[in-house]
Amino acid sequence: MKRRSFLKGLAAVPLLSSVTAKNLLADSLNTGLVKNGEVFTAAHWGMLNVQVKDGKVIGSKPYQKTSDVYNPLQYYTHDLVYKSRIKYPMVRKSYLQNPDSPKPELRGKDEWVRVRYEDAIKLVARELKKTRAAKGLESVFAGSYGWKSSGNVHNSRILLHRFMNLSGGFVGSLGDYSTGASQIIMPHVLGTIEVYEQQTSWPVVLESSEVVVIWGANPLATLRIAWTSTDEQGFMYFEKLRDSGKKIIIIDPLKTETAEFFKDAMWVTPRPNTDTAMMLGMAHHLYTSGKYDKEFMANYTHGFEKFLPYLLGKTDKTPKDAKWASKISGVSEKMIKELAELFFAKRTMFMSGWGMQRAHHGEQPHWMLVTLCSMLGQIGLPGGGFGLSYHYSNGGAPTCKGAVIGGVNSASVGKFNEKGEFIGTDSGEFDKNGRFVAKAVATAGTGQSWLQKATNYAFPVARIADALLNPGKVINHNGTKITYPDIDFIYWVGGNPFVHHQELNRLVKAWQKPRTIVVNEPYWTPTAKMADIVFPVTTEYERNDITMTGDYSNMNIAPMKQVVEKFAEAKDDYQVFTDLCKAYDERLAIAFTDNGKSEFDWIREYYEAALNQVSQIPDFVNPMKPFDEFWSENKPVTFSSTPESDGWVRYAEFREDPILNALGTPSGLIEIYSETIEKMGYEDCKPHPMWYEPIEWLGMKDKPAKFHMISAHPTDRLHSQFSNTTLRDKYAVANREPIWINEEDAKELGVKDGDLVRVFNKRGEVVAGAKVTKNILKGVVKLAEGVWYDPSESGLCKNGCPNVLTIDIPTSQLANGNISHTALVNIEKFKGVAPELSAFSDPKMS
Ligand SMILES: Nc1nc2c(c(=O)[nH]1)N[C@H]1C(S)=C(S)[C@@H](COP(=O)(O)OP(=O)(O)OC[C@H]3O[C@@H](n4cnc5c(=O)[nH]c(N)nc54)[C@H](O)[C@@H]3O)O[C@H]1N2
Ligand SMILES: Nc1nc2c(c(=O)[nH]1)N[C@H]1C(S)=C(S)[C@@H](COP(=O)(O)OP(=O)(O)OC[C@H]3O[C@@H](n4cnc5c(=O)[nH]c(N)nc54)[C@H](O)[C@@H]3O)O[C@H]1N2
Ligand SMILES: [Mo]
Repeated sequence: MKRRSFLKGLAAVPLLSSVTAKNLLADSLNTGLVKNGEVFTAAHWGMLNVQVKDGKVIGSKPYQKTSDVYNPLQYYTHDLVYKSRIKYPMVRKSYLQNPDSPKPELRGKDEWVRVRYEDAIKLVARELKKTRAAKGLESVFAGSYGWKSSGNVHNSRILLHRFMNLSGGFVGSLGDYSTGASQIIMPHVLGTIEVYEQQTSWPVVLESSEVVVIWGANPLATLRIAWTSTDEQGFMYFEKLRDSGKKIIIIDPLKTETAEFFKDAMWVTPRPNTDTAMMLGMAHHLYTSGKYDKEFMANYTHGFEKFLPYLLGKTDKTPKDAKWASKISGVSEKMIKELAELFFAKRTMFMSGWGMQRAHHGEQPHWMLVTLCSMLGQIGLPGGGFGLSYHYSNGGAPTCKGAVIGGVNSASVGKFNEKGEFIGTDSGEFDKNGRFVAKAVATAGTGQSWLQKATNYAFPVARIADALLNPGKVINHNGTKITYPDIDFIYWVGGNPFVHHQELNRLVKAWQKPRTIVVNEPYWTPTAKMADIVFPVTTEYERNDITMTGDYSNMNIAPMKQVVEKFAEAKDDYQVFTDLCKAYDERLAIAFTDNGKSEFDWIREYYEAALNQVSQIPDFVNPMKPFDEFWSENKPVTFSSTPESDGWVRYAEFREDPILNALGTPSGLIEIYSETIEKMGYEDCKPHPMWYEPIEWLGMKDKPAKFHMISAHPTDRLHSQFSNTTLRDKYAVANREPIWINEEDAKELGVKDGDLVRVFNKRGEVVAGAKVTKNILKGVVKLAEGVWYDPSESGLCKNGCPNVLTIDIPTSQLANGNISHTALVNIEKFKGVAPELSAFSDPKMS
């Protein structure tokens, strides 16, 4: 019955008319490509309808409208499919000539040679085996950090890990660039990582908060994307917040898109990296005026009395009063006091971004924010307290009742017999029919999966250059010692280290250390250009997949139907790794593909597991159809929130009963003082929140340069993605990355809007296009991250990549996070002829 009505339904849908009837009848699973019409898919930037004409992408637009906020990222699919693509497998000339002595100093400068795909596979397998045999698995680095595209099957990073594990093991990385400091400090303070967790639900905020503080966050930009795919609920709620007339306070050296959106908001501009001092000033004022919640401090926090001597200046003769805080932060004493009193008097929700923890001593601001919020006594009350993810992946959009789609997993390390044959893993072996039987189950597709410890040799992700340069060096990390491995082989997929890492000239040197570097990429990114062997891979529009939308809401299951044929010789990462497995041992490929599964076998398996999950929920109106219907319909499945999730308040249970619902900290309470951290004995991260002078900042003595550079996340890109689209024409200044300069500063520099400027410090130099504006604190400049690094012969970045200028040291020995928002730079008008841009052109071919 169901199947018949399904087929009948299909006949009535004109969009599918281009799919042949034969196709539909022969197999109810519609896998054919639409040559003319519209295809539904999903990306980090939301659910999309992609228009196809004669088998080519001609446009795309959002599938749904949840708000009036325009998200340009949804309209550039054409360029993403056709611009700056790598056409063929390529090998760097010197590497091809002699892989044992490949002249690593020529990376990024050498010519490239086109090779047959089969030969590239053989070459990589052979050199990987050679490296492992000579130097052990710890010489192979496949941490491979980055924002690879959405999709639970074609998850390039996990596929790489799966291949690397099965074929013998690898070195991975710990943590991420996003929240390197916070995700390590928060568990000591609150017993949980906080940054990737559900927030007090938006309906509660709209109902109960009186004041909303957006502290170092730019949600109107950062909510354009999500880790799985955005559910687009965040913009809708921020619109409701704006229309509610509640008091909004934005604390940011930049007047961001968010500040423009909240026209009536108050804009408070601390000097970059001084927020901890500003919060200490508030805490001091609250304490000395008795306007703090003594009961909350007594019942829910640990160690306030050990923090007080520091706050009051008993330990160092420096009371952290508003006057002191004002001198450091540049925010007036009066403002610091008034804000503190307002927060105490009104139900206040602090929505904090992550920019201020991507800074030297980045552990401190969120620790101090939690301390301040504890004193205000509103944690666990409706609409009060703090949230560290309202700006990211639609935190606060109520969680839906339904199922979550699983994803491919990274398997376990392979075992080999004396003959070198693959015989299985600790969690999987072959049965007598030669089938591989794995015990591991699919992992859920939500959250940032790279938080897991990839291998025993893993080191903090942002220490990559340090590790390459200093094999054998021992570092401290969150109470442990880590020894850097001696890396000789790097395999990177789905990430762009030559855009995302700090102090790129240091990475350029470090990158010369390994003998072999392999990259899978759709595009000629700077990272692809700096490799030895490059596999061109498909974009998400050239393969079938499936994803959830809404990292916290789990709102939709979205089919990601292939939109067009694979570009040139591009292969799926899944194909590349299957073939690499085969080059090792046929049985390795059997294990890798779980006995020969195609992309559709995986998609169907994940979908049906979810369907099975929902059919067991009692009294549930199930929106999921059988797989074949779901796939042929090419539409998302949408789940709904519940009254409980709509009314959910973070830490309400803890507040209700701190003993029964104790936090996961040693004391079970909010730790303002941590004995665990005390035992580590780190000079750069002591047992309670403190103000430390960053290595570079505006208030320092003998400043090495004049301006503080903030390399915020780009509004019109996802990091470096979309750099190669015509969207760039809309924001580029003189064909370079724009740098925001305060109008008074520009006047002093003799720089006009639209001028080319040279931005430099002792670490390097870049050319950028001046955007002169009122919307930035004097003394501060903004050069967004995610710029394709494009070095000239002399090392000057012609495209304006801020990471040429940032500093490659850790936040502290506790978290080892990156400090990209801590850097001083100089600026001058660019003299002479501007060097021609080569970022988006192909490299030299032989
Ligand atoms: N100065 C400064 N630097 C920063 C930051 C900052 O604030 N300031 N922020 C940091 C943060 S938080 C982050 S998360 C990082 C982001 O750094 P990355 O995540 O490395 O940046 P992306 O540009 O998103 O890189 C993703 C790459 O994967 C490729 N890709 C997409 N899909 C696929 C696929 O299916 N297969 C393969 N093989 N490749 C694919 C894309 O083409 C792109 O080149 O940057 C960090 N760097
Ligand atoms: N459109 C778009 N959205 C994205 C991304 C993207 O590349 N493009 N990237 C995604 C990823 S991976 C991540 S990790 C998140 C990043 O989210 P965030 O880390 O929150 O983003 P940032 O832009 O680095 O910083 C947010 C704000 O903090 C401000 N800020 C910087 N330093 C300070 C400081 O010392 N004090 C104060 N008060 N403010 C400061 C910046 O001016 C900026 O407006 O965004 C995600 N969303
Ligand atoms: Mo990030």
